[in-house]
Amino acid sequence: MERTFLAIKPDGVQRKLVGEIIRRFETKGFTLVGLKFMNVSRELAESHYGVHRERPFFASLVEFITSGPVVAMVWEGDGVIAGARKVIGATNPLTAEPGTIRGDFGANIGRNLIHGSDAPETAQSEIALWFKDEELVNWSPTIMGWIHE
Ligand code: D4T
Repeated sequence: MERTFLAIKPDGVQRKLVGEIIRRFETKGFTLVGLKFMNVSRELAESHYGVHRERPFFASLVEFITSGPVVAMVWEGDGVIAGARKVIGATNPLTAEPGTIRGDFGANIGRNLIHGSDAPETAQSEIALWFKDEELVNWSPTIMGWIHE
């Protein structure tokens, strides 16, 4: 079963959207297997956004993600990596479709509420970066037969 890393960024937390955002992944049918509420160190932020190190917005990204607590999560499900990105919507909330998290709640690319891994390789490396193995819970919801054939 596929897993992805999602993080509600400081704007999502400050705007009290934690419940609303988690609800969308739960009702979609994905399974929560890891969850922690935490402050992000500069070191973790720089590793997480390492691919953007040379981009002009790198410093502001690091500044922002370390500016307040985040909700770090691992979700599981068939096709969850691409599926969660669909629930999240396009990177720029102004062009994200209504019905997506960013489309419904965002208005600026620098405040786009949530991060989601964009491919199997990044999902694997981000899960390993943010979570220890023992922080992940292996379980299968009893309603699974009503979500999957
Ligand atoms: P994240 O990584 O936050 O899930 O966003 P995306 O996967 O959708 O988009 P990304 O990696 O290309 O960008 C990472 C992060 O940088 C911010 N950003 C991006 C920005 O402030 N200005 C920009 O021009 C771009 C491209 C938003 C998300």
